[in-house]
Amino acid sequence: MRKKIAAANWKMNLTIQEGKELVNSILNEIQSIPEGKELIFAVPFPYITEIETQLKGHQNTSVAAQNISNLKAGAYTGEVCGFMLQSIATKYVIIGHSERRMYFHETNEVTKSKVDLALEYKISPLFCCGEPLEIRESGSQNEFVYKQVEESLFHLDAENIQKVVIAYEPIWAIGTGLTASSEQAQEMHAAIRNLLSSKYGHNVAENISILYGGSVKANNAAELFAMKDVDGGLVGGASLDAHEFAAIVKAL
Ligand code: G2H
Repeated sequence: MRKKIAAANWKMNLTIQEGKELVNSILNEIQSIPEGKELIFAVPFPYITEIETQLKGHQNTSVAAQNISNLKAGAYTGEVCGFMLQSIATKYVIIGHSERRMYFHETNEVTKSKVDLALEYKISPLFCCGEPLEIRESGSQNEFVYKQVEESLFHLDAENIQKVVIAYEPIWAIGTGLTASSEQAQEMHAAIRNLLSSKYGHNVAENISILYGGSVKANNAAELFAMKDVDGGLVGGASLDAHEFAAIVKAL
């Protein structure tokens, strides 16, 4: 059975003090996360260890990095690579977020290398895909997303693909207040699952969690998460407010 996941993506926000206070308030509100569900905090690199320590003893919670280098090791000033993240027990890493594709020019080829390096160091990729507005308007969103998934993930074998969590994040819905309707989300999630099924078979495809991201809020989470192929959310803005995010987690 695939997991239901609520993942907070703090992006480049919060001091460590604010972050710890936020985590504390969220944990107080939700109390516990049942088996089969997981709460993930994708935090800035310098906060990973402290937030991991804070989560100790809280079942089914974990920390994600927001990025990983596509280079293995060596003289690359400022980069943070797989073995470093592994050495601080990072369980997940976000790869291919549209902000990184857009502002840091990450191609499908680069995200493919990142996926491989994450898996080499036993870190599960939270792999993001999603189309821009003009592609949605032209009606070719499925082909666009298929290409992202195929070019960065389809070289993996059946064992490794099941270590990946996919997040579908339509770019036109990120931080804009626009959300894909639950039907639009379901349609794309089912299409991604069918694509996975055509390559890896039904059982493997059924094991892979596919999250929705893009202006998930307390008032739309329950409807989105009720969709058959929507296995939770990757949440940006709304994850910075304890009460709002706790409500999203409860909607899982
Ligand atoms: C999409 C999402 C989190 P937001 O980027 O990854 O952010 O919820 O603010 O749209």
